[in-house]
Amino acid sequence: MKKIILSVILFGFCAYNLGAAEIKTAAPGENAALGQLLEQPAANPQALANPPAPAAETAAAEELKNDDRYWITVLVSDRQARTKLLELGMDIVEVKPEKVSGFVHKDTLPVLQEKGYKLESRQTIYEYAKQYLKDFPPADSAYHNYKETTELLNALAAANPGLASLSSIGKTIEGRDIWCLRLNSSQKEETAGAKPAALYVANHHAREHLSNEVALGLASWLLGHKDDAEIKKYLETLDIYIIPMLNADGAEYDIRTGKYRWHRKNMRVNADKTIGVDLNRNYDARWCTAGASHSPYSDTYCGTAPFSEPEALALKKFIEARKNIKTLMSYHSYSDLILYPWAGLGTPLENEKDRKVFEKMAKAMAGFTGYTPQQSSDLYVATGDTTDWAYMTAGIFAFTTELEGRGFYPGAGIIEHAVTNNVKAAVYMLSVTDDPYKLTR
Ligand code: 0X9
Ligand code: ZN
Repeated sequence: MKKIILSVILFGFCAYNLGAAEIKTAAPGENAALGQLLEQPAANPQALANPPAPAAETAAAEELKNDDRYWITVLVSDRQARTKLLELGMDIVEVKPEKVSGFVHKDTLPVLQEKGYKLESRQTIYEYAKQYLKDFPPADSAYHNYKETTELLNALAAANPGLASLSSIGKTIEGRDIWCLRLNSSQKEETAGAKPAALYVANHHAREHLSNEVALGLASWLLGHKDDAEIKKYLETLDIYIIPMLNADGAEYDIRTGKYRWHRKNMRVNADKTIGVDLNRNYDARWCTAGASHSPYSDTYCGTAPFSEPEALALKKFIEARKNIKTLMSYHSYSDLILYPWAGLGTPLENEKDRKVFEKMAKAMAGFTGYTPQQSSDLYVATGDTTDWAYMTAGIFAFTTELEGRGFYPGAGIIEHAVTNNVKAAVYMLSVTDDPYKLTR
């Protein structure tokens, strides 16, 4: 899709029909985000928590900075007026009953003004093209952006009507749906769960795109193996929830220019105009007392209050409404670790029985992945994270996996390995979800 759009922008300005079809691909949330991006005062270094790198645009966009054309929308409503615009030099690309949009050279703008045409909007071609450069760099096109994630989840649900259903657990701050795929042979969408449940959630942090891939890979794998005796049993006896992209806004922002921005937080515009709250510091678990920051510009900013962020709040409500959730895996990247509570306390879990279950599960999952099992706070103490809250509030055996890779952008070549091994660990988690305490007996 991206290639088609780029070639339309760069080479096909006269292609009325193609241009009009391709131009309408942006989701509502994407447009809002673009608006925010364009409004950011780039000259003020304090205005952005994560200022884009100086060369954060693609070469294609760079070229467009020297292009003298504008993308405009003019209010005209009849064929004659449209024809006249063509004669004045406008390249009309989209036609609606009451307006037309297309390209004009900068010298045509004063002519249109002089002749009394009403312009609804006007953008340089560079500003216009930026919105279509929203995707992974070509080498990483195997990764799923939000649109592709949505399409894949829909396709999985459509192909498995008796087993899989898709629903939104709420909206991100920019209005994107947070999708949840439910795998369950007898219950669909939002009907109450009667069977023990396992929850897999990923992409709390924007730049941790590999976590979305692992969650999507897990969903595809489970459905692809639905007839295997073991998987069939889990699909029949358990309730399985997969939320691959909790921070959809941040993930999109991170790739929008076609180059990565190392963005971590969500897309909250803070009071001081910095961007983002760290969603993995926003849960109500010893909130913001250690390993988190009250400074909005910080990458570990905990927000104004526990659950101030719609994404964390949506997950809270989702979990609270499903008392059957027994196990939870939160995928992050990277460090090759399987972590368990406490994250926010430097001391071991007081409840010895629970600690044993956590340790046994972490050890087993580490065996499948080749990662290292350890208490979260052995890495560093961080309060307000998902797993501490899920355990404290609902007694859920909740883990953080820090996936493999030597950085946040380990390339597409790593996906298959990460999925294969983490699927094994995830299936192990399913094997104890009916009763995790059986590990202590
Ligand atoms: O800091 C985090 O939120 C997680 N690491 S990441 O690099 N993905 O940002 C770790 C959360 C686990 N908690 C602790 N290590 N305390
Ligand atoms: Zn993370």
